[in-house]
Amino acid sequence: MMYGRRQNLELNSCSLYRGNLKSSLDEDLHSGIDLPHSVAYTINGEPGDLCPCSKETTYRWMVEYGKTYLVRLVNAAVSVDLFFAVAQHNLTVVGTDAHYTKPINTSYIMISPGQTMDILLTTNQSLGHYYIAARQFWSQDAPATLFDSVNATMILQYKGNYTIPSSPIFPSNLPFYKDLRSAITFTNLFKSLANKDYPVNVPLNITTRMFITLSMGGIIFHNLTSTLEAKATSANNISWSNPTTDVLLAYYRNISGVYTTDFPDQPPSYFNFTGDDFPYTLTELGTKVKVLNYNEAVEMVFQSTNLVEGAGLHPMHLHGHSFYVVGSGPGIYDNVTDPKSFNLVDPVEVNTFGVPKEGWLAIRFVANNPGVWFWHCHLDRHMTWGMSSVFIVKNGDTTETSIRKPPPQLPQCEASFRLRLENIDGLDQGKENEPIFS
Ligand SMILES: [Cu+2]
Repeated sequence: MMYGRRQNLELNSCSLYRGNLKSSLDEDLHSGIDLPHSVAYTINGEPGDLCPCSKETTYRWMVEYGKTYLVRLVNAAVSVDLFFAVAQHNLTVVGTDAHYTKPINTSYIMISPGQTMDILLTTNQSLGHYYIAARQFWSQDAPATLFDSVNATMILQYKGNYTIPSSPIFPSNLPFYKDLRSAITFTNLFKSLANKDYPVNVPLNITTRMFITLSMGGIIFHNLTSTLEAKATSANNISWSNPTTDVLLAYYRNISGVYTTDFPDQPPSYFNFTGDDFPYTLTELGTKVKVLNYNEAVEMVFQSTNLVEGAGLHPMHLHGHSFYVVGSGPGIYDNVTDPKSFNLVDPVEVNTFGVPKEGWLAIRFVANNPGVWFWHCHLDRHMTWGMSSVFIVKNGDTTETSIRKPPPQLPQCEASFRLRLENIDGLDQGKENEPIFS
């Protein structure tokens, strides 16, 4: 497909917070409550016309009639999935996370934090002004009043002589905040281009299988005089705890006591993950990593649970490796029947992809990038509460397949922040958090 290269558009969707975000974040972590919500989303730095403060400076994109433009979109709104649409214009997604996809023709998209998409847009409508708009897709059950429901807008503006409309047209096809069906319908459309020039190399002989539950929950901290239950999230019921020495240096220099290598391949128990009976609601704090041999063929199946009625979409992100999305579905993963429906022919290759609310996602990759790699839910509030862990990928047999030395200019500084749960001064002395499963 041919498209104009000169006036393409880079769109960066972000979140705007009121006040000092760092101090309110610290405060909320300290008291164990919900983390701050943004007051607006922005497109290329501007919330747009619907926020009075932005009316004069709304981001405008001038286009010529009859061209096809490439729009490169990134969701940098750290803690929210976003719906996105252009009034009266269709979109064609042709790539995601720097991998070509089979073209997806659609009237809207849903993009998770950290995801990137390459989208073609043809300017074939009447000369005029059209809103490009984004609003949050909220997959959890909390009412809409509890999150930032401000719509971010920018204006697509045709060049030429015509009567300027009093207001641009708003996209009628932008799904509403809780439209789970639209989110899932769109997400299920992704497939790799998978042709001779861009082949698919999905691993077929899996050597490591992991089944990982993703849950909301709580964690208890004690000191001599008080007990606090703080909000937490978990993977296999472990809430990741950032160590003060980083895992990469500890691994490289063989420093003990920083992390353990017992991140579990499965949850502590199997239950009706998507039901309403909660066998446990508390998680365990840990710095547990999973060690992979070089070239290990890994399959991870993520199961979104409804613990504490917190079911939601979790955009899972892997550092250091792209992965293939080989399967996804509603409900509880069945390890006998579900693998039969895996797409091993043209699965999309990405580095972030959503685990559906009360559903599962199966991914595969080859661990061929030696080093220490964080993986986590890309909703920052979930990551901050512990829905994350680390892979250590061991060296191969050659220098080329081995981790490089730290650069000589590596700063010798302390960790720049105290993290997450350890931030709760005075309540975590001596690691008094109770192990729930021992
Ligand atoms: Cu999440």
